[in-house]
Amino acid sequence: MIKINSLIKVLKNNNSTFFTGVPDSVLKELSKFLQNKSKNNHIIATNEGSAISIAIGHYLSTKKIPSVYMQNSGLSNALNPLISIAHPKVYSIPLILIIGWRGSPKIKDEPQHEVKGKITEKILKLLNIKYTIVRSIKDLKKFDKQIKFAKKNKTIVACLIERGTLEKNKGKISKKDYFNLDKEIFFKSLLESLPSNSKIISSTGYNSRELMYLREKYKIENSKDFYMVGGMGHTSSVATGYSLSNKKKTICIDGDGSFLMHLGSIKTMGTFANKNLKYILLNNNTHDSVGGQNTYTKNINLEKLSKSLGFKKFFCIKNKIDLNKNIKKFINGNSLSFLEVRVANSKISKLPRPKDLIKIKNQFMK
Ligand SMILES: Cc1ncc(C[n+]2csc(CCOP(=O)(O)OP(=O)(O)O)c2C)c(N)n1
Repeated sequence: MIKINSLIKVLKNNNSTFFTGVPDSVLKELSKFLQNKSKNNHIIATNEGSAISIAIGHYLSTKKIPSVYMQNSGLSNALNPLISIAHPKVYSIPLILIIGWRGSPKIKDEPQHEVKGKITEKILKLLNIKYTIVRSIKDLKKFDKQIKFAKKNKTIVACLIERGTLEKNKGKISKKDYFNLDKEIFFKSLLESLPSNSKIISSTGYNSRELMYLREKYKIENSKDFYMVGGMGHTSSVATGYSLSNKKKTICIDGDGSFLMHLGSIKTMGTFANKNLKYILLNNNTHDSVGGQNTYTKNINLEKLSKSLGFKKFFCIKNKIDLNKNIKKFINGNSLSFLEVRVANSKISKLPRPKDLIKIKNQFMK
């Protein structure tokens, strides 16, 4: 195990004082540190490619090597600017990558993480990125040397960090509720209001896990779900593709982190989707499932945004009164509609995870 301060010290000693990235539960302690201590030089990006690009911009203006953090699933989002801009054979931009290693061969994880975990080192090798698996102070020393090499030769360097490596620091946990409505109340009401044979496509994070848990708890079997266990940000696109080739009522349930990750696909939905598609944004203004980091969605005028992106109707649910008034109108309305639900962070402890994914897919496709 290592202390977050030991990692930060190595970065600071190499004059890397600017941080950007997309939150990851494995790197929660890093997020906490940055939130408390590095407010002015830390940017939470909406996707990992953007984080790499923000870092490239930082280097261009300061000549200092920036640090970019991400979960290894986001490494694929980062690949385009890493290869086509920062690579030594293109613009040769020095970068430090701090990668949360879900599905590392040593630690049992979910199927989607095991697939990515197994090939994470191979991806780095393919890109010629030197890396260290950081498990101890000794590993940090090796990483320090690699950073010095990267600075001198203007290359990219990475470290891989597994779950449990970063010691919990004492600073207060900064999970904050920005809104009040309990998600359980919303989910129950939604499920009870859906016509039979509707289909739900729900995002990664807590949404899918809560939906699965509550459907079981309340024994509501009128509709079928497709849980996006990975592919963060792509829920809206899967829902668009599904609903266009199908007359069934299709409900897309997205989180705000997921919504922002590939916001452009909401425009595609607004342009091409039909009235059988109903888009729900469960807005808690946080990346709840990976530590409660801010998504900065709170101040977006979603009514103006959704209407300008092509949605015909906008609804907002903030409390039980709105819920009773609007849920059926939204579901049964005759046009492409966007619903924002302002919810509190999840209150359910020990949420289950979807397990038999092929069975879930087959049931959904029936
Ligand atoms: C490409 C990618 N980057 C990062 C992650 C890590 N991750 C999993 S859930 C999540 C937060 C999702 O936020 P939101 O959609 O608001 O849902 P909530 O966590 O609030 O339930 C993140 C960043 C991921 N799974 N995939």
